[in-house]
Amino acid sequence: MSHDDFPTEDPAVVTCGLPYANGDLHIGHLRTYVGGDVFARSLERLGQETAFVSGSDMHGTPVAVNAEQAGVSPEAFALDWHEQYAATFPEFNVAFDNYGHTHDETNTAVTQDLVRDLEAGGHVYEKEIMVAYDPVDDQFLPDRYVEGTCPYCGAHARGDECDEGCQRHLEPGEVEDPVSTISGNPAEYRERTHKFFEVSAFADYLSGFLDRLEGTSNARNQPREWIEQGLQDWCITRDMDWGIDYPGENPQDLVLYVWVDAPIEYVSSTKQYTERVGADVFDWEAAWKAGAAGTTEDHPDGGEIVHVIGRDIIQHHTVFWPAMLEATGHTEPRAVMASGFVTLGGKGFSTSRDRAVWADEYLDEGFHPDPLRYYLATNGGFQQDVDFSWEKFRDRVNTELVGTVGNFLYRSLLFAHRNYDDAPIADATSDEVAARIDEAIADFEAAVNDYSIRAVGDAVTDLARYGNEYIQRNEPWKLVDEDPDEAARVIHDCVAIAKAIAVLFEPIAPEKCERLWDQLGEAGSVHDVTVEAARAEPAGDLAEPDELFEQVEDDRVEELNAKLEDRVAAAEADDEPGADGESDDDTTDDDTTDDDTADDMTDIEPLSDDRISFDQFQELDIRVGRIETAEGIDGADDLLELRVDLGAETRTIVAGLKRLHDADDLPGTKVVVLANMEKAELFGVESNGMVLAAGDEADLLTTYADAGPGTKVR
Ligand code: B3M
Ligand code: ZN
Repeated sequence: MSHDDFPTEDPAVVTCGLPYANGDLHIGHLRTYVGGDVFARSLERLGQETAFVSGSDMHGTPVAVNAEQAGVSPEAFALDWHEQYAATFPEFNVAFDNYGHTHDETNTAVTQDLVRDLEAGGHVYEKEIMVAYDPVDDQFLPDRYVEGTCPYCGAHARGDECDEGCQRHLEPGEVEDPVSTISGNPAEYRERTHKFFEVSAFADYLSGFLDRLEGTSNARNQPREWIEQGLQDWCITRDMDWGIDYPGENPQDLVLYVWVDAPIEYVSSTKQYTERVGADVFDWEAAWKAGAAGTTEDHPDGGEIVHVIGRDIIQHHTVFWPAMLEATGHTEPRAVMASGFVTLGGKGFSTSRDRAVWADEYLDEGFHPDPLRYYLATNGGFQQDVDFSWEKFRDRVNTELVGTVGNFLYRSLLFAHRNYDDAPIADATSDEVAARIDEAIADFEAAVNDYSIRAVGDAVTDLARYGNEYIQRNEPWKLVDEDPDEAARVIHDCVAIAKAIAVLFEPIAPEKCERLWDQLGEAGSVHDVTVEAARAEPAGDLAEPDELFEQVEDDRVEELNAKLEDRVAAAEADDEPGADGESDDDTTDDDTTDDDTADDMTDIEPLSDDRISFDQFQELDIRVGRIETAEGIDGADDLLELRVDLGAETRTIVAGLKRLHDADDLPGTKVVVLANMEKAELFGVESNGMVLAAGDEADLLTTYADAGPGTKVR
């Protein structure tokens, strides 16, 4: 690995977090896969040798519990979903070079080898721990088989993660008041011997690793706190039948924890790619083996590993996984890109309530995959949460794809085709336009090196905007008769811009750009060229163009919204509370009490007549936050020191809540925060933001539905 700008001399591997093979994909899932695909294609456009890999995550309790509930074997259940995913990704032009699964022979062998290496390096030890057990069903209850209370924040939690509260990874035995997810029986804790990987011994290494790590700031910053708090060693075995057997001595028949073999699939999937195409095309060992284990002199530090993941699995990719890689002579990740979540009309996706836009549904409605790719890739920064609604989708497609990009391409190419179809249209691109194309290429390169796929999209829409302005300013339709040479020059410039758009927009809209490439009469495939092709003179052998992007009509939006509402209503009608164990968006308490009556109105301050402008309001950076911890401050009777998760980062905020709220009740509470409040020092603690509250009782502002931490209030 190097830290030189892309493209480098080392082979790159771009990976996407493995989807658990346990249910339908919706467009929320697609964000990471589209993001990874856009990034991998962008690297290739820069001329970087790149493998883009992933696979289905077949093991673990997320699969086993769902299979048990469906009454099928976990293997049959997971394979079924795996096949669906393998077919769905290409439909969205997510073109993995290899898409394997964690239960295949390659991953089983690579995983067992790597664990043997961990053992041989002295990094694994045995320890007796308490694990949850259902005495009635006579069954151990690892991870999602058990639920209870998070010991850190008090939220309802799964056995291995505080999914509704502080998002922490939980070790076996940590969840309090455990009950079995399957039977509902109260669980007890029993002693078992398990294997542990000594992550704590890698604290110094991980600190240095985080200093070097590139990617989104959430992935680079959040783990520091975990390391500063002290790393716990990591239990890497489970009492289950389904999984990869722990290699070596294993009297209790333990399997490996799913989070051991899942990231190893990144390596295995790359290996399968090499086995298919040959090491001269892509050498997995040159990419993945580093340091003493480096297999090639050309790449002693391995390749450029870039992990594209959801932000809920940052800890696994920036702590456990790099420690495993370091311990076994593998290449450390160069970058982690952690995406925000996708919400639907401002609320969370809910599989149980059918409140989702399903991946296959989107296609069945007749939409092309590329506009959705554009929406998911460019609507907000990668680490920001993104809201999808059919209205917003319509607006972005109609204004940007149709209005800006499509409009420029169609008007230029139609004019060029009608007037100059077979003839070379001019000798050379003008200096002005050549310079503008160079600028777009530079923007594109900077975007990739900044890990910003949104900026990749901006590089293109900005260029198309310029194209529209250029054609409007030069009015070739007037020049055709008056000055045919000048008209030919202008239209040649427009075709050159169109060609640059085809090259630079390929990562986001690959299929549309291939069609554009054909319309431009260019040879070969746009998927095989580099950004240099954007500078090369166009072939000029133009085909009859058609409009690349289609408008989304208002009545389609109404129809799609109505369908979604009907479906949610139908799902709610036959919803038995807790029937399928999901509780993603149903936690709004009804807190209307007798106190909230009109009697209180007398104390209300008059409403201000002093108006502010919308621009002034825009200056307030108001965000949804989630309190992680709340503690008193020495010497301050009123104040609490809060740690508040704001999505992109966790802030310390001092708030006057101590007399009004029980500090123990606050962790897990969603709040609304003025994030750009000027910093202040209170009792020696720097407060970085302000938690908003109503009235003298400091009634904390929260949100009605489930907008996540970091969501902007507008
Ligand atoms: N299968 C899915 C998740 O937790 C999990 C990812 C594995 S990535 C190595 O988002
Ligand atoms: Zn928690």
